[in-house]
Amino acid sequence: MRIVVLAGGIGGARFLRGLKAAVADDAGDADITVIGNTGDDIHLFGLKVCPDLDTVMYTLGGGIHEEQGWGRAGETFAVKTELAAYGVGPEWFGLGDRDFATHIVRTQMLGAGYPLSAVTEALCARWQPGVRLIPMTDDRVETHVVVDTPEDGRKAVHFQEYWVRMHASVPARAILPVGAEQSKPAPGVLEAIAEADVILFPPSNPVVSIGTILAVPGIREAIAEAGVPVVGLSPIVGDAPVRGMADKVLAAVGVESTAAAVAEHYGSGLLDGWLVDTVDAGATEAVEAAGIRCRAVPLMMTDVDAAARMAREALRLAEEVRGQARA
Ligand code: FO1
Repeated sequence: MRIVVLAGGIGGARFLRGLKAAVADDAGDADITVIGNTGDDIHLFGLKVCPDLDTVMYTLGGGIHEEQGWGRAGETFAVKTELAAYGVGPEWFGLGDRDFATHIVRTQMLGAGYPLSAVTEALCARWQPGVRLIPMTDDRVETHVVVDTPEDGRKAVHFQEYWVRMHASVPARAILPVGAEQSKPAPGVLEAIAEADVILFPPSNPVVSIGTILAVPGIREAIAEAGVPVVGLSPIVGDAPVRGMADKVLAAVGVESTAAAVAEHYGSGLLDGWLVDTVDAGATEAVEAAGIRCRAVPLMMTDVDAAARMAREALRLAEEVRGQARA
């Protein structure tokens, strides 16, 4: 079975770990292609940092800092300390020594002319994530957030500054995937979608992760026309994001922070099925009314087994909707 997953950072990576476990137990003949969000990318100290690609690569490759869900396990910060000693910032983005090596290799290969997709493949050769990880595009896309700040009034800041330095503490007025309009899907992205047997939207941030991937011209259309089940899992449980601050960016795009609202935001033109947590069982009626098959199952990824159960439920729902006339 060919499975395509649109993934952002922590939630997407943890779901993928469960999906790998689920298909390894069951079919064994499944292959997983991950289309990774690159809108979170940031250039620091002359290096290109790809947080969401690295979180997937480290999580599935066994190098992730488990509690954080980003960065390397057993990290040290000698380089960061030395940079600060030179007064070279920003200090608010915690890059560790081991993580720096990834960004040095990536930047060196980009400088030699390799596209990001080839660089990602090379980095994954070391980590062996057990999935094919393709960036959504080889072109530069960086999400910026328009915020109102007391000291500077309205301005656009890089997503990482909004997320990490500001802790999403000020209202986001708009989310801008800068460069998305001019970008094109990376090699292999449209092919993977066209050849998929099922497409999954894991519980990643619907705006800045999956939304950004869908903003790359051609990807949304390819998914809508793929003619195979598209099933998503709600990142919102009990009217609040399970982790992160998805509610802040959902508000920026006028979407309520509820499991049903997120499904409707994606729309029945894209989604065939939607999993909500059991606490949101009351939402299934509204989602079904929107033309999307909906099931309530436990969605807390407390460990790999829980994530594997969720993945099995998503694949089961996909089979349920398969063959249903496409809306
Ligand atoms: N998130 C934080 O909250 N604080 C950090 O200092 C931080 C550093 C960092 C370094 C490398 C990296 O790949 C990710 C990092 N993140 C940090 C997480 C990052 O902001 C998020 O993983 C994504 O951008 C959102 O999914």
